[in-house]
Amino acid sequence: DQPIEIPDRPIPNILVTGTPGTGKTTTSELIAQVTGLQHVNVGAIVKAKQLHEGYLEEFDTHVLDEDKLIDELEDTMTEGGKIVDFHTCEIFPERWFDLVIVLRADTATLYDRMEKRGYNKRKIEENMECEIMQIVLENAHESYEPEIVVELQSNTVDDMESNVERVKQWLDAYRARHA
Ligand code: DAT
Repeated sequence: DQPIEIPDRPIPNILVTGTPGTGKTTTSELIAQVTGLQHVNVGAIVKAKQLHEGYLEEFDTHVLDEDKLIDELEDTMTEGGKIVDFHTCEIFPERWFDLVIVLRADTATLYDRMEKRGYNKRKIEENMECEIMQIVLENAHESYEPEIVVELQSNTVDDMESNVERVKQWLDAYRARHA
């Protein structure tokens, strides 16, 4: 693989990814609050703009139209200063991100969160398997340079606070380098 050219943005873009229920949205919102980065909830955009290309009855799930999604987000991402939250990471252009955070949760914790969310048994099982097999982490490592991929535990409120603090420090260092 050729290393790709990451644009030298004055304010970076951060991707927060992970299995559903690992805490992406909650963590991203907190990061947005403390840092002033703008939270981009990709799942909500896909829903609102109907960026689907079909429906899989067997899996009771819509198929994402990746091209439409990338087109939809391109200008926003080019601006910089975005914190993007989505459960898959390999569909985005590598050049969009300066930091990729993969949130992880213990299986028991994740199970409780998905049950509370009212997911059906099949969906819970699918997501548990995804987390156990470290699918998102593996995809992140395949899709981005190793030095920008960070795996963080997200089981407790303390974990969340420390994750937010870590991102804040990373951002301060980035800003100092680009001042
Ligand atoms: P995601 O966006 O990854 O699907 P979420 O942010 O919606 O996850 O979180 C799912 C639920 O779990 C929500 O009720 C908040 C809670 N939660 C997430 N991360 C947590 C953490 N580190 N400690 C305690 N609760 C957490």
